[in-house]
Amino acid sequence: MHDIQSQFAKNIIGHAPIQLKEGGVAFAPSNIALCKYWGKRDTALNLPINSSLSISLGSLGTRTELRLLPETSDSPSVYLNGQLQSHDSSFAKRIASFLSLFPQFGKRCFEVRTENNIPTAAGLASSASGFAALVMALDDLAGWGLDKKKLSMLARLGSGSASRSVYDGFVQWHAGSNPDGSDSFAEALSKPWPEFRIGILKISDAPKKVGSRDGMNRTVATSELYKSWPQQAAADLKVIRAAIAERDIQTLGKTAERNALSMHATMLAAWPPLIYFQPETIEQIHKIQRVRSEGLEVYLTIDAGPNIKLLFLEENEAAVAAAFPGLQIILPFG
Ligand code: 2P0
Repeated sequence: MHDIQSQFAKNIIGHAPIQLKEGGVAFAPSNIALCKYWGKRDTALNLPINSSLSISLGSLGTRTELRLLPETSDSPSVYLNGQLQSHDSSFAKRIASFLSLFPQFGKRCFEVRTENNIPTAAGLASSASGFAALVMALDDLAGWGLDKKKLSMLARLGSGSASRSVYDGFVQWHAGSNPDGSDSFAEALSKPWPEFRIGILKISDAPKKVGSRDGMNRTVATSELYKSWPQQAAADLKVIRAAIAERDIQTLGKTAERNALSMHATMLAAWPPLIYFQPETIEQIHKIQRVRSEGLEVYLTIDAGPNIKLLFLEENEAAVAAAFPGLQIILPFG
């Protein structure tokens, strides 16, 4: 697996010159999928079964600074929000494993300083912005000057959703069909939609029992309902793309909500069943349906966890904030 990924990275970088600097730095936004990525066709190259579409969260995300230290070492020194992480922590191990895909730096020791400004309590501190920022900081340090398409393909090796976090705004990750992964990359879509809002409805920040990676692999392997997912996701993606182009919140909201709940349906039909909802998640879903039936234009999406993200427009911001006290409102376009 490591060799396959390393070879892929080498092909992407190609003959880009190395103009090594002392350090590199980059920021990448977190993102929320409106049409979800769920299921892999290749685990080594991290290739998805279906294309997905997301919205990046503007100034909320990860800033990563890299330095090459004079000494040699097998493992990097990794700081998360100022705290040195143990080499044995899963966080440091994932970064070490990713950096080891690039043998051109030899045994030089990396210092990695990564800061998340996403409140971890909101359940949003995902690997997406983390791997996107890491790849972009590496590109800065090495002076490769790779374009965004190539950066998204490298970020994909770290985490699928990271491929979308190298861009702002609405982003599509094309699943591609080539076994070598050469046509699986993300690209930015359309113009900004400044009135678009996301609300984070925090239910719980307890660590989940089954992570996304294991959850999607289990769903693909055991869920009968998963068979219909690729077709549904492809249809939803088309509708969502058109709704964004037409600034049609109703179509976008309905389709994104149904897409998220369909993904959860495939998980519920897995064995053992994957139930990411907490009792309060269900309570809030009912509440969203109720306020919507009373005329408030608000929709939801949920990832592989209990927290809910609300989708709405600026014109309803005050009403949504009043209906959901404590809601964290995000302006993806600043
Ligand atoms: C998404 N999720 O599209 C979907 C919806 C969770 C639910 O992408 O194995 O951390 O690293 O490729 O990207 C989370 O999965 O998984 C995810 P890997 P990743 O946002």
